[in-house]
Amino acid sequence: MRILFLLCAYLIGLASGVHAAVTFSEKDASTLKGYVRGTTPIIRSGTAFPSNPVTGALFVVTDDSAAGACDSSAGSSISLCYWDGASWVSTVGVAAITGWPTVSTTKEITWANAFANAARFGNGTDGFAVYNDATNGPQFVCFIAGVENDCNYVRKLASGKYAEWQNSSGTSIARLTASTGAWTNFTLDTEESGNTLTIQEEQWWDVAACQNVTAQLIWNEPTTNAPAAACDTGTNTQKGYASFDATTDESFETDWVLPTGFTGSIDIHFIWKAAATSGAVGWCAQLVRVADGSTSDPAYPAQASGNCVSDTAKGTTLQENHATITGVTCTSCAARDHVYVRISRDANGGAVTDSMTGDAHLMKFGRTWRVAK
Ligand SMILES: [Ca+2]
Ligand SMILES: [Ca+2]
Ligand SMILES: [Ca+2]
Repeated sequence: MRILFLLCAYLIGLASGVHAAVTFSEKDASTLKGYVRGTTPIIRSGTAFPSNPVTGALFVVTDDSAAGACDSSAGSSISLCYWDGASWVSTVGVAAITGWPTVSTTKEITWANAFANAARFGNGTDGFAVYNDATNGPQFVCFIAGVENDCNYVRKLASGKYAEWQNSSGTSIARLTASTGAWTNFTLDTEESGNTLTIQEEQWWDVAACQNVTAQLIWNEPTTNAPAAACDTGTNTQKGYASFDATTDESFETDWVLPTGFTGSIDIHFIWKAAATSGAVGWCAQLVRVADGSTSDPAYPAQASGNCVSDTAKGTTLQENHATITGVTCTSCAARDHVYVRISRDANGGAVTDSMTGDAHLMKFGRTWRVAK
């Protein structure tokens, strides 16, 4: 600091022609002359950093291990270094990140030891970074606008190609084939720790059965207002259906046990037909749970938009017609609940539109639920 003060005082004196009131020692005068004549460098250099530097001091180290290393470790690189109050650091950014590649004969980059120091390939904004992570090992990651892994990892397989993992013996343990999209050589054990496979399970049931031309409803009939079972005897086929009245709500009942792994979503399906060719029919599935420890005579929920669907009649008489209640109401239902089920027609239109005249013949009903295995 003193040399800067002396230099400033000397130059001010030269410029103004007025001698500043500064006392020069013989050493000060000699040093000052050296700077002015250019024989003494303003920033010193050498193979040993100055001791007790002040924060902000600059020094050119001439024996760095690599340019910018600021380690003065008997190398041959030259770096301009800055004392930050604790250590000497490069003036050109993060220490040791200075070049590509290093002088190693194997051309190996040795400084990519974190994402911040990764070797990057891209357009200057987005791309891939290669580095070794202290915890996770070698990494090859995308970066978007400098943010690691801020991308979708998409790999396109050309026709006839596949992606594959192999075990240490070179045996395929998982292959994804481009042409089929199929995984092969692949094991997923749902009993292994942390593995879950959620699947849809779909089942369908007849509603009525015929013995010759005598029909019987398969399910539990209520004491009043059950649909009439009838045989649908065709030229080729024999089957039964349940005929639901057009104005009076009719129903039958059954019950299920929600399976282990039940995920909470049930769809109910109907296949029906009618002589009429216009209007709509309201089909309902009223579900109520009975948990362990509850009595087995629960009250069904009322027909409502959450457990009924209004399905328009086909324009051609007696064509089969499909309808579905997606996500039927099943309040608080959980795996292993005993669930009572009431299948009905909202004939009086109290919940949804039921405008078709004449009977609606229910041939099948079905159920889809989701189970985590
Ligand atoms: Ca339909
Ligand atoms: Ca009703
Ligand atoms: Ca009606």
